[in-house]
Order: sequence, then structure tokens, then C-alpha cells
Amino acid sequence: MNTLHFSYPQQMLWEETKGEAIVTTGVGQHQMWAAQYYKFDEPRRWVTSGGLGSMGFGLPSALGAAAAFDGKDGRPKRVVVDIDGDGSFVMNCQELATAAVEGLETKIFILNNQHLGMVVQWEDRFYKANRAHTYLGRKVCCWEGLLLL
Ligand SMILES: Cc1ncc(C[n+]2csc(CCOP(=O)(O)OP(=O)(O)O)c2C)c(N)n1
Ligand SMILES: [Mg+2]
Repeated sequence: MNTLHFSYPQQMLWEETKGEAIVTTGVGQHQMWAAQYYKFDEPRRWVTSGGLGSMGFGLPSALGAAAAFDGKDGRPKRVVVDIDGDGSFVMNCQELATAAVEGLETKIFILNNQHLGMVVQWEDRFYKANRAHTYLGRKVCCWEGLLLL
């Protein structure tokens, strides 16, 4: 199985955008990796919910940034990237409709670890790895002789 370390996409993104993108995030491990590995050289490029911890923040805030930096009517043009978790993204993915209707250009990186990763980390550390609906992957289910994948 090929694996990719969580820090790699953010490093790549930093290189590709020459550090000039506006980056937004959801909440979780992906957010921590983004904070550490997208090297913010300038202020006003990092949009995250910080201590409030609002999952679902990434996409709508990226759309706000895309509207503010759309290159129209004298406004500057900037690349906007939502670096999101799989759990956080689904909390507000209906806003893809807003992006389409309003024609807002946003790139979205979904770091799909198939878990509510940060909560899993706490489960491992403090709750003997007991899982409480933190797995987001596909369930393999045997029911009356049927294998549902
Ligand atoms: C609205 C909301 N619900 C629950 C939480 C608690 N919480 C913090 S991190 C997290 C998991 C995030 O999962 P994901 O977006 O996939 O990020 P990952 O940690 O896997 O990178 C949860 C459930 C929260 N911060 N906000
Ligand atoms: Mg996740």
C-alpha cells in the first residue's frame, strides 16, 4: 500500500503557489499540518477558526476569500485553497453550490484519512483506542449471507 505523509501536500502546495495562496482549513489534524507546513511568509494569508474549532469552516471561508480576491473591479486576484479534512468538508459541502452559482474560484485539497483523525488521536491516547463513530471509511457488512461493500 502506498502511503503519503500528511505534511507532503502542504509542502507541495507551498512550492507550487510560491507561498502566495490564501489558505483556509477545517478543524483537525489536517489543520495542524497546514499550519506547520505551508510556510506563511506574509500576513493575512492564513484563514482558520483557531481556538473556536469550527469544523466546516474551510469551504465557506475560502469562498469569502475568493470573492474578495477575484481580480474584478480593481480587486486583486489571489489563489485560494481550502485544505480540508474529510470530516470537516462534508459538514459544509453544500456550499459547492454557492461556488458554482457565484462562479467563485477555489481549490480544495481534501486530506482523506477516512477518520475524524484528531478525535481518533484522543481516543488512542485517553480512551484505550475505543472508537465512537470516528471511522468514516466504507463499512464491510455481512448481512443474511450478503457481503455489502
Ligand atoms: C462542528 C464540530 N463538531 C465536532 C468537532 C470536534 N472535532 C474536532 S477535530 C474533529 C475531527 C475532524 O476530522 P477531519 O475533518 O476529517 O480532520 P482530520 O483530523 O482527520 O484531519 C472533530 C469531530 C468540532 N471541532 N467542530
Ligand atoms: Mg479526516
